[in-house]
Amino acid sequence: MKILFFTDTHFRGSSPANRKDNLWSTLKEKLIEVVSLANDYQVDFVLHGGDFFDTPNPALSVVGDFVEILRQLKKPLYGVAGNHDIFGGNLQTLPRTVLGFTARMGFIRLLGEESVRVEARGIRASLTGRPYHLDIDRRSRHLDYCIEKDAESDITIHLVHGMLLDKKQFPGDYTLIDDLDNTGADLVLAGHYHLGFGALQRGNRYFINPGALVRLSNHHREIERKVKVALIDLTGGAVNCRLITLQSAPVGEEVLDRTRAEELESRVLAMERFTREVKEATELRRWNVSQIISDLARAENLDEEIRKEALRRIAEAEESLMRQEN
Ligand SMILES: [Mn+2]
Repeated sequence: MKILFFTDTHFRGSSPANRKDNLWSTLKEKLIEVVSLANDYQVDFVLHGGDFFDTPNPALSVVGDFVEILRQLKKPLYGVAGNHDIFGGNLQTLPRTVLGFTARMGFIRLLGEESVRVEARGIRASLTGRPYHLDIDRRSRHLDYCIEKDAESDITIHLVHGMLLDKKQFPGDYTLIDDLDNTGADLVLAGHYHLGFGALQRGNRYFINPGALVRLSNHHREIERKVKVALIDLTGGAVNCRLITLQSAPVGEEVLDRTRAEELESRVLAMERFTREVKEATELRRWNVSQIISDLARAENLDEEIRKEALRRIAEAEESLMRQEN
């Protein structure tokens, strides 16, 4: 059985100010390469770690290009919703998003708690997923990252859109791989942390995040980072993971503009830049209003119903703002 895993495509029609190229055409080139890799290596299915789109309701022309390219895949595409795919980080808004729509059309198969069994080349795999939600990396890690091994399958694969890290890198909410020693999953695949940590082995378990397909921040590690996808080969029951660098991804310095960053000299501006870069590189949710509400609710010991209602209204407000912008 062969699998291609990629994540965080953040498909969008416009280019952020720090990009020197046309991000949309660069993204399309990368996606075309991902599809040819999947087809050329004859993988049995493709997995996406979430943040398919940069916003929950991208323009139809953007969605059209995305669908047109991914339709060339010869095998099914499974995935989980990322925080950018839903309004206000609230999973309940999924049915009203473009990702929810494409899933209902049967184009993308979204994974959840119920396992999906796939069989290919004599190997049976069980697939489960955990989309982004507002309590991920905050509540007990085992509820999101650890699952029971599927006794009827040869390999148990769990796909999560959460801040899974190999080591502590910054303050905020995250989950460490070393704290997941009791997961029943043979493979834990993660999106959300754009810098990625590659493919790591702990005992007989594997943790993989090849990094985002898109580079959006001016963080020096992001500029230097090579854009990769993971090719996972399970032939004979052994796990072999190869990270493949995309040929179509331009050199970071050619597309990410650091000139403005270099002009910022005063301490105040440097601090602002630092905060912004950390935020962009990590998608830390401390700046997210939904997370602030959750923090407040916890600190003030508010009723769970009140917290949920506040989060529901935030998502609704964000949705109505986004619809006005379009
Ligand atoms: Mn992302």
